[in-house]
Amino acid sequence: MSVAVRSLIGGAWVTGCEGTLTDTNPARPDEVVATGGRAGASEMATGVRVARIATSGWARLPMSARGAFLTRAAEIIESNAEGWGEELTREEGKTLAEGIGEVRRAAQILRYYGNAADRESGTVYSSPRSGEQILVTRKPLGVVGVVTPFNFPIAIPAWKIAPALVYGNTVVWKPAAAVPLLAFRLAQALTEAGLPDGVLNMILADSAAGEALVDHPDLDAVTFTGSTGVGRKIAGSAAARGVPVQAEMGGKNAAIVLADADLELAVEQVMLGAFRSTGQKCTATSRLVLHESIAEEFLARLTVEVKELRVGDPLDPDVTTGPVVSASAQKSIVNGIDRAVGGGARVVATAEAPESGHYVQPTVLELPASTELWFEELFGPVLAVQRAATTADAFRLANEGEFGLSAALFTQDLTNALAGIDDLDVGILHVNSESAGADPHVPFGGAKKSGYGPKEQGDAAREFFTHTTTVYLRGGRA
Ligand code: UN1
Repeated sequence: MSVAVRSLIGGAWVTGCEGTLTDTNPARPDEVVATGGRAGASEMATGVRVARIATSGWARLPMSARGAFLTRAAEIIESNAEGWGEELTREEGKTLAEGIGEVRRAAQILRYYGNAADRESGTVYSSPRSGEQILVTRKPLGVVGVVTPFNFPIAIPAWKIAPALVYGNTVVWKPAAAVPLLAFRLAQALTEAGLPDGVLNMILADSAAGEALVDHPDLDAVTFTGSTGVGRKIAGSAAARGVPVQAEMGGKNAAIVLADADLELAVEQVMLGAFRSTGQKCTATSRLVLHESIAEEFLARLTVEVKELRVGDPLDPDVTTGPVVSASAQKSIVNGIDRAVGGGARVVATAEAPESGHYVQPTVLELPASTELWFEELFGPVLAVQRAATTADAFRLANEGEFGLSAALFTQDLTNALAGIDDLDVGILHVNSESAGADPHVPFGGAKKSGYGPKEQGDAAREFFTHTTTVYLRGGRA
């Protein structure tokens, strides 16, 4: 059942020579999902070189022609959604429904950007001089380095690569080492769609080679999603070379349940936010702030739901919660839980999890103030709770810490909702829905230390992947 995966460089499928790559199933670590060769710094350099050569031909194509490759790839992805969704589940560990859903979402993203030419418009300013117009045109940046995380193996690559390409850039992409198979599938879909050689280069490599990519002097921009530490390093290196960088990093997203919330709705949405994808989303709900008047009832209801989670092989349709991605992720999440409990956290609820496989028991912990777990992102199925005496206190607790990616506010009171919009310091706010989720046509990204550089998706993506030329346009002498 193991698939042979390869890198795509300059239109050729190549096997990296820096050693072997073994992609295993986090639910059954002995099962090999894909194998291939790991590439190194020299392949990254080749990728950048061939991407550079491809820029002028690609940028000269009309935007609608570039978009047509994306819509064709979207059809290929859509028609493979079930098979590739299952592969996604086998290599990443999210449930099959989520795996198939993510593949479909990638198709939707490619379609959205594939049609970007239909929405593209420019700006014309009035000129203070007669016989002149001032207009602003958009141009691609050139060669973009793309570095993507394990947790959305096809959707996040799609939402970076599709706008990069449609706005006329070429790409060198290093996917997360844990999920080479879906990277291979996306590259296959774009290749089958007829994308010209060198426009997209997908290089399967470890993080050292990834560093060689993001530090490469001939990149014109870098876009990254992943951990805060790596993101800051990449941002620093790109800034030192004077190239634009977009880094989506950590989150410690709060659900805030106020005294007037619809509790049934809030419990349902908090469960989805905290435990879907096993909590492995930068937008996952990892903090819960409860108004003290409803805290006991809310926790009682939440406990019932947590006990009903079915943790196990994500290919089993009855399973709600799969494993985490790796043994090291499992270890660091369990350590985080143990440290919090050692520091006085109360275990509110847990669900059973299988012994073998990289499983972590979904866990809800009520924390004393200022516990490390209130601030540190564990990236797993762990929900930390604190109580607040007032609405203002609830917003203050939610705003604690360095992150500000998303939040979910549960209230039936318009005044409280409006106060939350003003006072919650986040890039994405859901009022009465879970903290995760992102539509392709609207900006995505965080406040505070969650993000660096322009946001992603929608018009924000166009802003990042193009630069403008302001043209003072006159005819000849009148
Ligand atoms: C979502 O909330 O559905 O890495 C998408 C992440 C985010 C994407 C979240 N960049 O989890």
